[in-house]
Amino acid sequence: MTVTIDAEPAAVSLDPARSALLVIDMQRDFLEPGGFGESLGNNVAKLRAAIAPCARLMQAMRAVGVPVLHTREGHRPGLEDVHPEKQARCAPGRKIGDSGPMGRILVRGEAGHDFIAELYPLPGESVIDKPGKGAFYATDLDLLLRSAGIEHLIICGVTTEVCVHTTVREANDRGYRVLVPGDCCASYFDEFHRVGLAMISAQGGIFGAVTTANAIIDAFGGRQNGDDA
Ligand code: TIU
Repeated sequence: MTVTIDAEPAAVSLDPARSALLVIDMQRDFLEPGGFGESLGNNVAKLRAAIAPCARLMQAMRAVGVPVLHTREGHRPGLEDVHPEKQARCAPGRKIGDSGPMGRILVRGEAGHDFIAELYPLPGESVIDKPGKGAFYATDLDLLLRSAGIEHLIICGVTTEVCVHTTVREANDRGYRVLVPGDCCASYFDEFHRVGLAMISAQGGIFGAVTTANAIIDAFGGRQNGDDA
């Protein structure tokens, strides 16, 4: 059985039994003041637009039994897994591991590294800790997905042009069918968000296809009259 979802550049068929929702880095460090995102000079409030659509999509996927996996970008407390190049691109005094209002910046176990309360994983959902931008780099994500027979990935989260894009490209190269609900992604830069999504669906869908939360929810039969538009 497959469901067909309206998307750009063309409708996409997903098999719910072989599908998963992968939510990228919806962490306090990126979405709340005082974390890594703000340390890089960004207005973190811009990312909040993705929260409500993401929450609705997560809820709908759970309701139909599609697994929801969550990634977190972050590092070991001893910083053994931070290479000098990544540190070199941080602001002086606000590098990975430095102390901030939400604990040590981008370090596992600190308050800022945690998921935002609105999109917290349910017990039993897979959490993938990743040291890089892509969710496949130096993680066991591919093993988890292949072991579960997952071939179709719905990928969303933050930021559109950085960790979402890197992960979409990695997934595409590994043979996964990729669908991105654009309203469940966000960037600190409006233009990068728009162009990032356009880059996915351009050239006949060079990395995947782009849709919306509601299009996915409708196709899976999860939206009732009276739900959010
Ligand atoms: N800076 C930025 O836009 N993003 C990141 O550093 N990581 C993620 O996108 N998660």
